[in-house]
Amino acid sequence: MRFYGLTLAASVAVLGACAGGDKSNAADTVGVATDTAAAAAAPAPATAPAGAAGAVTPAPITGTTHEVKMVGDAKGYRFEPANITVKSGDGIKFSTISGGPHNVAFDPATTPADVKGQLDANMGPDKLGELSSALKMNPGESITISFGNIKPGTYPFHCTPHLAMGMKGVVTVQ
Ligand SMILES: [Cu+2]
Repeated sequence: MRFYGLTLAASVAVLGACAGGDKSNAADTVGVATDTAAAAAAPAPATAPAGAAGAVTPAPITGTTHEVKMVGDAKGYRFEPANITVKSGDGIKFSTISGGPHNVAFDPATTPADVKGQLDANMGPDKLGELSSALKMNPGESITISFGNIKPGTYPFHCTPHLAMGMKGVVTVQ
């Protein structure tokens, strides 16, 4: 009864910020003017593209931000409302009311492949893992997820710590 099916994939979110342009040796130009062979070593391309390969840019909320409460009390653990319909571009603010920690997690196995990357990017910082938001412990703490650039569909979600207690919901994106 007290079994928490909590698999904390202790994921370290490595935000690859590779800053390149270190030009500290500008004063050390020795000026070796060898005009023999074309010994000019090809300069390494120091311009890293803004969006590294594989990284998806979060899509902002451009519409309405809806509210869903995350509750745990004598009646059980639940999202209120558990079923919510939004438009692509809307957002949902999931707020802890009681009974935390809670989070919002979509199942990578059932989330369409062409939605995963964008939805994962839209779920905010400190995620537990792919499509699994940060935990929110205290009343007043919240997670806001953007459904910007998310195609219409039905997206089941759950709270990772309380999945076994049936804390689940469905977002329908129109
Ligand atoms: Cu929960």
